[in-house]
Amino acid sequence: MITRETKVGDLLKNPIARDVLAQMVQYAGVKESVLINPFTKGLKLSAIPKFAGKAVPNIDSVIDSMIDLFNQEDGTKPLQPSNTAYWWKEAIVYQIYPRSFKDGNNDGIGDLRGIIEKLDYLHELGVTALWLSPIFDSPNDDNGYDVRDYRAIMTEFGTMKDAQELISELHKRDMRIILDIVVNHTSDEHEWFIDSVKNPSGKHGDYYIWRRGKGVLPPNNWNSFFSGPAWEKVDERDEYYLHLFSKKQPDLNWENPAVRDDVCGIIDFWREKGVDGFRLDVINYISKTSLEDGSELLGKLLQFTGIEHYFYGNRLHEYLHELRTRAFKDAFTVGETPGTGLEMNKLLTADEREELNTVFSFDHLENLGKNRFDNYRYNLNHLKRCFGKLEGAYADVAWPSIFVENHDNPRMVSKIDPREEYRDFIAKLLAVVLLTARGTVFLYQGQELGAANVDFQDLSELRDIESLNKYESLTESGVSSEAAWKTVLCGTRDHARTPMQWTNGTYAGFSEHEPWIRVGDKDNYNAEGEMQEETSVWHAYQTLIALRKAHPALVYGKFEPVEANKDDVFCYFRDDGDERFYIEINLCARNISQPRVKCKMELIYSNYMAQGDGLQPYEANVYRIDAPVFETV
Ligand code: ISL
Ligand code: CA
Repeated sequence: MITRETKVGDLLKNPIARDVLAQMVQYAGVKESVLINPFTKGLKLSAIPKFAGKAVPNIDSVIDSMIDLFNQEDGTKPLQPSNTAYWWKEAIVYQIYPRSFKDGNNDGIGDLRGIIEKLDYLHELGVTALWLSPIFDSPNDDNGYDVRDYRAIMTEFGTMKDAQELISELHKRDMRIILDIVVNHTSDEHEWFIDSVKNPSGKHGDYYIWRRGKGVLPPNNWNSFFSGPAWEKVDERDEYYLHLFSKKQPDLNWENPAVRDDVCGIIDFWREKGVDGFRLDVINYISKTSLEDGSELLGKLLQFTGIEHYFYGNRLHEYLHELRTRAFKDAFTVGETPGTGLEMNKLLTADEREELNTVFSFDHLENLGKNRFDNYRYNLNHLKRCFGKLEGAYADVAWPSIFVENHDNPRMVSKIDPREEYRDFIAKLLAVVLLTARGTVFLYQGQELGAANVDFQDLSELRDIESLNKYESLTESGVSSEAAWKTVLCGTRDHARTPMQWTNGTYAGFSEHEPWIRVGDKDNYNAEGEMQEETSVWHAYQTLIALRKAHPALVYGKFEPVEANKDDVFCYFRDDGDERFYIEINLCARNISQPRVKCKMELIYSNYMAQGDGLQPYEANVYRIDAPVFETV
């Protein structure tokens, strides 16, 4: 049991405390090693405010709520290492944002027939599984992440028959399908919600999180991720409902066993249709047993008030274990879990715990102290540190998910270095990092082409509710429209949501009709052109995917970093006892020298035509090692 009298040294035995302390020192801008120096280890929790007070004002107020969080996991047994082979560990998953991938019927909106048309393209690239962002019936307030009917296909995307054809065409090609299930919330147009509003004492009355307001104020001070308070008043019930995302995305009440039964029913329904796996939207947010006010201090640090009450809720593990045993069974699961730390993730995914197979951790997407809406150049040393942690000891007990792009983030090449002359090199460097990593690889549509951010001109070109709300709330709070636009432009999720560029023709070959969102900027990075050009980003992906598939060492092998503390280089071995590879990457735009590794090596991939003495800007090389013995000099 952790109390205010517990010493930091003992606190570190608790997995959640380890994660939270690590996050706190990072925010405070101090090195993590501060936690293990003898002085800090001897500090009692109650003494922390005295020492951390300057860096983290008001920390005292946070300590009590943290103690409750830590005690959830006090006394958990150490987890067993596991290296069992599963198809999903070897998978090269390709994420499709269906609205923007390919328009099969030329109405300007991507659809299932469009995806079916492109299966041979994906097969040729070498991907082995598709993850489709939600394809269910939805009013599209958040492009399908607001589901109206989990058992029907969105009309614009096609029919159930198309979905079944897609599943069987994938299976014919020995490819798997992963659906995106959004069950933290539904659409406010879902029949459960409509009934919940009308019949508070009926079957669905308690399907959502309803509370009385505090006078004229909402039930608590939590914020929505899409700006404004997380509560909306409904006069009919004279109550507020909780919505962590938009007003049209009410949060389900997982405390109600009938909600969990219904979720299991939905999963069964899709399992029976042959779906192989599920990506679970914000799945770590489902357990909300405390609706107390969020700490103002944490709210400022994390940008959203209230998160500490639900990002790792009391009954999260229980619910996930229930879903696994009742519904998922052997279907693959990847949880989207914003904000959880590595120790929590181990508890969510270790084989023996029977919860999820793997989770997306987001720590690597932004440099420390930065967020998606900050305008800055991403430093790749951070990626190296984060992936180094994931692929090392962490992966011995929990299997990582490896990705750098998805539908919620701007393009990584632009973030690292927007200079056109480096675009190819960086895109290929990322391909090397991903495809030689110890974890399941997730690629996002267009990444295989080296897609870059879009030069949006004004708000009228954006579609995303997050961007539109953010702009409005910034300008309402007094920020000039110019500054608000700059902020939104920098982080808008629409950068990744413009149509896939198939050709350099009209509408990039996506459709013959004007698309629902404008096409990205015209450049030479399109599928048709790149498939013909041997040195293209596309070919780099194809080559590296084939390499990974041919060599299990690149999937399961141990990850052994070389000179991990040296900045600007990322060098490591992958070794499964049968085969050994060496990867050598320059993380910056300067020529640099690399660690000298003394062993016989054969270069099997490089993003440069010719090697020099040191490493050229963003150079990335993969070597096979013949002699099993090596030493670094
Ligand atoms: O908004 C965030 C904080 O900036 C994110 O961490 C957020 O929690 C995360 O992006 C959740 O994303 C998922 O759920 C959303 C949906 O809009 C996204 O597209 C989806 O990936 C709501 O369903
Ligand atoms: Ca269409």
